Amino acid sequence: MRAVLSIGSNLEDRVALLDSVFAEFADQIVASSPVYATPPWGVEDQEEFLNAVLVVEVPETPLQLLRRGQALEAAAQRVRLRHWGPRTLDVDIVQVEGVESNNPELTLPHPFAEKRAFVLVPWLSADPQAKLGERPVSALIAELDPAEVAAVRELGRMEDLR
Ligand code: A4P
Ligand code: MG
Repeated sequence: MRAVLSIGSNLEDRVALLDSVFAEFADQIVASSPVYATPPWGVEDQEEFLNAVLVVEVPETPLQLLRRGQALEAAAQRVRLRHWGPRTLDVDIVQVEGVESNNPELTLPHPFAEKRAFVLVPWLSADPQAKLGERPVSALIAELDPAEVAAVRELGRMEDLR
């Protein structure tokens, strides 16, 4: 199945932590965005994030893919202190092609994706044709606050930041 992953980090060695996800999916990455520096969204009194989006083609089920992402979060010694708060590594499944789910353990598409410049801008860069459900990601970006979109700043490709 084809899935879109949004990865983020705002603690410790952020590039290396994001790179652990690139490494895990190395042979299964169909497309990837550059790494972006993004202002914290939702809970604003925390450090800047690095974010990226990976489009992957994997043999697992959606729940198995969630577990794979959670294993990477655990390897990053992620501690859950605060909802939307600081984290070493977050691996969110933004969308699985053709799958919708209201399960709180795995909600698909990810509930806030359409409101988040830190997800949509990297996603569009990885896949200019990207659609969230029926809607082009480019159209969703056009509906966001332009200042929020502009604040998502491209740092470079992972291979150049390592
Ligand atoms: N879960 C449900 N659906 C999904 C899904 N599609 N993908 C469940 C991944 N997980 C999903 O998440 C809580 C639960 O969501 C998990 O147990 C999983 O079963 P969590 O990662 O443990 O913690 P959380 O912080 O409470 O929620 P979550 O959903 O990770 O937070 P968000 O919504 O991802 O927001 N600002 C910037 N600039 N960049 C960021 O990356 N990230 C957040 C976190 C806030 N602000 C940010 C960023
Ligand atoms: Mg998460």
